[in-house]
Amino acid sequence: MPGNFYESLQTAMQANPDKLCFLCPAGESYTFAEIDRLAGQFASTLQADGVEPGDRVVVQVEKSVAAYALYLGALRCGAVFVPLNTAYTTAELSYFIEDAAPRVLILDPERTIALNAHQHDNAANPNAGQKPEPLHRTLSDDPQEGLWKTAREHQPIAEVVDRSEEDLAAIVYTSGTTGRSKGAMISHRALETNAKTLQRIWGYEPNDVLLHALPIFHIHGLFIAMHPTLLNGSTTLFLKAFNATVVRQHLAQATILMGVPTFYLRLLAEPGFGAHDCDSIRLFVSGSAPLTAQASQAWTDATGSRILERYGMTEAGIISSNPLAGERIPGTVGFALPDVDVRVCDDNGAEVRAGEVGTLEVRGPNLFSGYWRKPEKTTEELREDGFFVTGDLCTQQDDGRITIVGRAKDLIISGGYNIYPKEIESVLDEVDGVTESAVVGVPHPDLGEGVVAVLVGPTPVPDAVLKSALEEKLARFKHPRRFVWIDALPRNAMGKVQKNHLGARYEQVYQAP
Ligand code: MLC
Ligand code: AMP
Repeated sequence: MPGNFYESLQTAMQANPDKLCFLCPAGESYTFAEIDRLAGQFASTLQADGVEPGDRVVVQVEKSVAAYALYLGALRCGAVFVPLNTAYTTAELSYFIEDAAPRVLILDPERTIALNAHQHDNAANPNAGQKPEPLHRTLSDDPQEGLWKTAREHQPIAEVVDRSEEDLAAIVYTSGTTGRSKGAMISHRALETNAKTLQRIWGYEPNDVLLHALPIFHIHGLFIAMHPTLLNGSTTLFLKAFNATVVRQHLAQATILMGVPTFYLRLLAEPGFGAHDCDSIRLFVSGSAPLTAQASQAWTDATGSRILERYGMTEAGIISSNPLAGERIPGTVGFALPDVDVRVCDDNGAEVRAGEVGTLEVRGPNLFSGYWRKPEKTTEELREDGFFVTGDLCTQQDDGRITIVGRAKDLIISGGYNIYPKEIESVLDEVDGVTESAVVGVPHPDLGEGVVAVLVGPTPVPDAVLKSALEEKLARFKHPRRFVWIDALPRNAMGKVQKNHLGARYEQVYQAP
């Protein structure tokens, strides 16, 4: 196995130089040779900015081919790529910059202006100026602007910078159940083994075309969908974002669609959507959130095809998958990947019997290398024998098949985005007139789960005040869309808020009347 994962990607690119790598209906398309060259050019600009192997490059930019090529360029020059959700506020961004301590920070042009204003406002911060400032660069989808323009003026670097398998390729932030987000450190080995396994078990074929409508700041769109496709020398039909009507129009040009359950629910809701829309697709894959057995069945009834559900995590890539050939059982997430060990344990770490509920633990070459600069968090979640405690509750049958039945962690998954209640509660608890709050996820017909804030205080504070408190601090996808006031939060004998009771009490909030 080569050390730098880019070498494997480059082998595939060089084997298919004239084939389309990115097919972009709304813009220019690129061959594999062009993408390899562009990645080399971005690598060259990063090196010119002083980026050395192991340096972090923090990136918060809109989805574009250039943004993906920038990721490839960062891999190629041995940098550690740190992608950020474009929805994060400037305040959230400032935390990530502080934590990741990047050599270079690459933003959309508008975000750069906002960040400068934010930093100006916080100039009185006693810590300001103590750390080396990252270089600021911009990237948009205009090749005549910012870093893309600069890259086009550079010669690609000649080589792929040497890295060992264990060296870091990326840090991907995942929120913490307590406190701030944690950066999962992901090695070249983890990326390579997961990508090769997926290419194999999902039966990639020479003429496959992936329809890509996911964001590229999370592992689903950045790694899981793209890596096996690139390794296979297959074309990606690259859309800016998910829009059901547009995706439907392009299904006939593709053979694989990967998405979160909301993609499938929205396609199903398209008038007249059915088997004729899906003729050319050989593989529909769903993940990042539970696909209910009802949704899975509704899809099969409408299209005659079975969605393949798989289960993964930022810290581990893909962990398990329903089989390509063989029974795909709705509501289950299939079998552990061939090179991945799983076990189901009770709270003390003892394995439970087949069919009993416990927490899923995972070990394998796909695993992350710990949390960036948070050794205590790493120790909390990685057992001494190398198993990682996922926080997902599941059962495993004698034949190895896994079903996710819940979460031990206080986490809401909405449209495939993770939302940590603690983060929202901390902001709401600061609002004048709020004595305490509890944020829960309840069923949502489109997003899987929707966010509800339950508040306690002497008199209800208007929603507008609560919303404005959240506005500057937290990305909008995290904001509760319903605020309810009650006299006291239900607590158990230990004083812990019983969120399951609140979830049950408000489970109808987002259901259509
Ligand atoms: C957008 N909004 C959301 C949201 N997405 N709210 C809650 N949950 C979401 N997921 C809000 C915006 O803040 C905005 O609010 C409004 O919806 C419209 O924004 P939009 O951008 O037009 O949204 P839309 O197109 O509807 O996006 C929905 C979506 C998108 C499902 C297409 O969220 C998406 O692409 N999700 C994929 C997430 C993903 O890739 N997850 C992978 C994680 S990796 P307002 O108030 O401003 O109007 C992982 C590991 C694994 O989990 O196993 O894969
Ligand atoms: P993230 O931290 O964004 O990588 O999200 C990982 C979490 O998403 C997992 O721990 C699960 O809780 C959830 N998840 C991913 N895929 C599935 C799935 N197919 N079914 C249920 N939950 C899933």
